[in-house]
Amino acid sequence: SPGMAQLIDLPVVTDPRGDLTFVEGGNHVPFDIARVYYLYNVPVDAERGGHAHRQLQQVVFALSGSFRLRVDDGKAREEYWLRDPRQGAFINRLIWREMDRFSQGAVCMVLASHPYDETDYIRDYDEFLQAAARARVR
Ligand code: T46
Repeated sequence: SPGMAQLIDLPVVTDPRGDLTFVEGGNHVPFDIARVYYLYNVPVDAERGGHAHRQLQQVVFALSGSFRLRVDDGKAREEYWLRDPRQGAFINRLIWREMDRFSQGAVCMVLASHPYDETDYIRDYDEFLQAAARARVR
């Protein structure tokens, strides 16, 4: 597979004042950005995610520090360690995701294709497997 969470390399502009990275919806990420949220003050033993989305597409970044992202399309699993603020992981709809092993002080920024909508979440793993299987035959 080409990777369940395609890695996106953002531009970086470096000069003696430091590095600058930017992101444009519809250009560097394959959707218009409707929402940005970030996770921080995450205890090192915490686990986040543990669900899939019916429609939502997202790109996940480690703006600072690092964490592990595990993704599952219902057939196979992959894991990524995010640690570079210029590299994001695109997570398509109907991908189960789990995030853990946050380093001390890690900041995870997420760009999302839609506003928050609890009805878009699939929080039951068996229900996710059924939805992913249905999507494969369509
Ligand atoms: C995802 C992973 C990577 C809101 O009210 N608005 C929001 O935009 C978000 C993201 C969450 N919330 C509320 C909903 C819950 O009551 O914040 C609470 C915690 O959310 P959740 O348990 O979904 O957090 P994570 O870190 O497990 O999951 C989040 C995103 O929800 C999810 O889409 O892919 O980050």
